[in-house]
Amino acid sequence: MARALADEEDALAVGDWVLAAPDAHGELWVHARLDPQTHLVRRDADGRRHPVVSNVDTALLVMGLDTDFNPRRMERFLALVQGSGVAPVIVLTKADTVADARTLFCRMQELRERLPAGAEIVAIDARDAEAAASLAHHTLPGRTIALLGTSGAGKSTLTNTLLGRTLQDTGAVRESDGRGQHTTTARSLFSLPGVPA
Ligand SMILES: Nc1nc2c(ncn2[C@@H]2O[C@H](COP(=O)(O)OP(=O)(O)O)[C@@H](O)[C@H]2O)c(=O)[nH]1
Ligand SMILES: [Mg+2]
Repeated sequence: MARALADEEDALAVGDWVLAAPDAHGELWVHARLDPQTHLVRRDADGRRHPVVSNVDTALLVMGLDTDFNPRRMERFLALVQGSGVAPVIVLTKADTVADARTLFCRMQELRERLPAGAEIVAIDARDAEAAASLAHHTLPGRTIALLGTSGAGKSTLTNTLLGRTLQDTGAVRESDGRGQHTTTARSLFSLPGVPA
């Protein structure tokens, strides 16, 4: 079934709900996918569809306040989420690296000018437990959030902070250009502590 869906450019995504049944050896086989309530799809330049994630309530669009900062790129991430029923939240990491409050304010303003009015923007140090507190209104029981952003933005760091333990590898950004090194290229789903699965 996974192959048939992939051929239709409708491959299974992380977060999909499926019906599965065990075979004679007790191995689970997927028989059907439930229609996702929300679904994010990325399109290639040539129009090919790439499913990103299904059934999330909120997308944290993660961008660093270091050399990763790029309002136009954030516009593209927002476009990916728009119309999907997934609520976007812009999460600016590496707030601790910004020299002063004025610089932070200017960056937030620069971003606001490009975004729909009322878009939620949070600036955090993704390594600090305070970051989990700033996002607590999104990590409620029964809710699913996705973290999207370029390599090096701080997704794995924030995931570990939200989880309260180190489950995702993080990678230092290259000094030469501040780019990430694609430490994690797979997608995965975690259950937060204190929230019933
Ligand atoms: N100072 C600081 N460093 C951060 C922050 N968030 C991430 N980093 C660092 O940025 C690098 C890339 O982070 P990582 O979580 O691996 O990025 P990912 O590719 O989006 O998963 C790592 O060295 C992190 O320690 C932050 O808020 N402040
Ligand atoms: Mg990562």
